[in-house]
Amino acid sequence: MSKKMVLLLIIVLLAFSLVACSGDKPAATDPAATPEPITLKAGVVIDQTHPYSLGILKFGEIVSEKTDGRITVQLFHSSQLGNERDMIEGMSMGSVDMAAVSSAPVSSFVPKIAVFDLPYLFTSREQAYKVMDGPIGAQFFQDLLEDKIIGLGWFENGFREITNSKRPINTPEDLKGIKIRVMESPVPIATFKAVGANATPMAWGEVFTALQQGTIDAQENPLPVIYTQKLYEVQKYLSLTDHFYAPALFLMSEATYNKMSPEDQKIIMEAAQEATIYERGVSKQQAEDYVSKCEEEGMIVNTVDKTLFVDAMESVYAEFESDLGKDLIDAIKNTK
Ligand code: EAX
Repeated sequence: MSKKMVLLLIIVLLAFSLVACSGDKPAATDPAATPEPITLKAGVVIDQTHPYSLGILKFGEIVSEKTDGRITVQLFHSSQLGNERDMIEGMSMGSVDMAAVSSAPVSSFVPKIAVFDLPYLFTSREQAYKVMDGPIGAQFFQDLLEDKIIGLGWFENGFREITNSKRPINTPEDLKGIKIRVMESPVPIATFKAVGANATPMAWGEVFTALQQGTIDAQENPLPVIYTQKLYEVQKYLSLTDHFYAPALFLMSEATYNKMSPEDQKIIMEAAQEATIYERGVSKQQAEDYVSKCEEEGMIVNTVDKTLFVDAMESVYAEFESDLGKDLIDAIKNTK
């Protein structure tokens, strides 16, 4: 080996020994190193004024405050990250960090969650919150772990009402022949078929245009969706049937969650709990405020005798009892 090579080797060895002794460990191995900033991307299919978005923004505020701005949340509203099924799939695969979605499309991944779509299963928010926050809600979050999705909280979508462009819906007979968009889940499809409507499953992102073009006559959603998504521009009649109470799920990809430290995971869970309570409050308030606002925008609003719809939709329970489980249905019905 030439003298020059020997000299070069000595210099390299000296350099390594200096670093090793200096105590200045490279940042990557120093456990006390400042944790990296994190930006969580969260998707919803409705716009930034809807309770889902407001709940996620509240979550982001809390997390950012607890981490001095190190963890931030970026909201992608109006289906920017895809429709609800796309986002659920994305969280399962790790390509989407977070989303708030209605429970119905989750039934493609956790079939029994379709139980929440049964008509008039829930008669009050108190009953719904007890179910979501109790063992039944916990079990569905446990089931979602199979799909690598973590349940952060049970948001509220709310009591669903019918809007249409043809006529007031006063009785179930008024639904006969109405082409109504429903969520992509077997129970809502069967429910509206049971009363003679032409039930058309469709992702939310396509609904406004379909109503505008007249390819469908009707849709059903809670008032916060109806008003914040401006359905009064394409629907004349609003009938307050309360036929479904739809929970929503605030979810995170397990892949995203597992990248975090235990301390950050604790912050995420605590912030999600606070944001869930906030979102439910906003959803309830908007539902109360938006009937009159829809009327101000020209919608013709009617109430109904719900017992007529309960009786007309009752057959759906027998149709799905074996799939969903009588015990599960009874447990929810008996929660007061
Ligand atoms: O989750 O698809 C629906 O009708 C849902 O209620 C809406 O997208 C909010």
